[in-house]
Amino acid sequence: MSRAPDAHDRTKSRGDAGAPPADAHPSPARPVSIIGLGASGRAAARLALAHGEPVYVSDTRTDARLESAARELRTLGAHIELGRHDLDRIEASTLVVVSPGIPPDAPVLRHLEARGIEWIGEPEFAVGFHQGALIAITGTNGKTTTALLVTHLLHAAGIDAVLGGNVGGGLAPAASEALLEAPDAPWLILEMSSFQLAGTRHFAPDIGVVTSLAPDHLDRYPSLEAYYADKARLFRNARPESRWVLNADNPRVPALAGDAPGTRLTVGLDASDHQGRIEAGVLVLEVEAGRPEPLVPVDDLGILGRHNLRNALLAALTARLAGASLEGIRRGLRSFRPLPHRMEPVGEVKGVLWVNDSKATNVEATGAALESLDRPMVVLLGGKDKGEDFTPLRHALARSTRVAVLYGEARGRLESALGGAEAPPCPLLREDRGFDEAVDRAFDACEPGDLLLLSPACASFDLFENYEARGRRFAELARAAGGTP
Ligand code: UMA
Repeated sequence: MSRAPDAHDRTKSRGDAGAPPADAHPSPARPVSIIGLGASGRAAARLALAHGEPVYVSDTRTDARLESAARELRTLGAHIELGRHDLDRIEASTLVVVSPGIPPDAPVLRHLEARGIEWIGEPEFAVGFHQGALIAITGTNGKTTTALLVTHLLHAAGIDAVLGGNVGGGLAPAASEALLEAPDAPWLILEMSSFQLAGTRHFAPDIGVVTSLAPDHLDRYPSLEAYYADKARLFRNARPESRWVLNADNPRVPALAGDAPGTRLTVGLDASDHQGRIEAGVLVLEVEAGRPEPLVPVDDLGILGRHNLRNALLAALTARLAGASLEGIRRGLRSFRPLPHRMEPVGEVKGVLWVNDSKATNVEATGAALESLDRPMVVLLGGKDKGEDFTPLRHALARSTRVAVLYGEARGRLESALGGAEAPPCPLLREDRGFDEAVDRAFDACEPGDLLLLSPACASFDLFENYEARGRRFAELARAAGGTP
């Protein structure tokens, strides 16, 4: 019978001093059971093994990608089972860790509940190994940019911090991986999706940030309230010393905090009484009432759009609360740049944000990009055909793609892989002319608020010398369309 998670109290609130009690580690004979062998499961397995804990990982899939992950973990001493979850074995373990990617209605979770087996999510498992302070960032939109910005600002201010969690897409590791990479970092920054918050029990950030709230993931939640309820778990273990950094331009955000203990600091572009605001075109913080601290002019920022102004203010306020100097924050705000050709915003045209992810030259990279964006989008797919199987894109395209425009040498195979026998995951537009024409048709299919994403899942060599040239052409077209950088 696995122990209740609170016996695994590495996740006790940050205010508790001292090392976890002796029984916080499962006894050698009784392993940690990890459910799911995706990014989270793999990371949690490596973290548990690094701490000498025996590990049993199971995943219902049996495909080749999982096989290679399984082989690697077996060499590290893990027991991996693909194709099923051995519930007796899970029940005999001392701790059950579930991947956030496992939906709440998955049979395995129903079986665990039926047997009275309690479990925790992978981020909470990871936090149990962290002795420093914790910043948790959630929200429907903007959580990735804000998490990347907080990390960048703390580093610019000379503060040691490590980023992990939902970010994905190769931009940051899972929480457990972050703990492996930087076990002694004084600050752990976690981007937490609603799926990751769902698996928390004792999760208690020192600073919690909510960037926005809007309907999302209704393919996974029975209702909007259920989705928001998972987001609200951020405040579940609030304490008087907790700090909450909230986007007040979205009224659902302060409402989510309810009457949770702690200090609330708000950010907004539409009023002058927020602790993070814009005054005469300058970003301003006011952590101590009556002592405003100007940062930098809006024009000094390297990121695009009003939503990113809020993200910059949320990040600056958070970094300030974590002890960053004003000069360090100013330096970081001026130097923050998205990675070139890696989910790089290159212009906003009529409310459509053009995002250059030309570096995504294979299916997995594009899948990661599509999974990590949570706004409606029109996607450009195509280029040199490397013979990859495009069908794995179906799942990612179904999430929030309005239209997929197919161009270049691979357009025919993309059309049959995504269209073919089954209904396509989204409307497909095949463009038989060139890249510029494909971009024009994609932009025409966009609606205000959409993303226009170049994440082609193919190499660029049919039409360009390399993916950088493809990305640069896309950015040029954004500017030609009137894109404001
Ligand atoms: N599985 C089982 N049994 C089941 C159901 C599923 O074994 O009954 C297996 C699946 O076969 C799969 C694994 O469980 O192999 C789940 O893997 P996954 O990649 O779907 O999920 P995670 O490894 O938990 O990845 C998650 C996030 N994915 C989701 O929440 C869907 C990743 O964010 C994140 O980077 C990763 O944790 C590390 O923190 C991606 C994402 O889409 C980018 N996030 C969503 C979003 O941002 O909108 C929430």
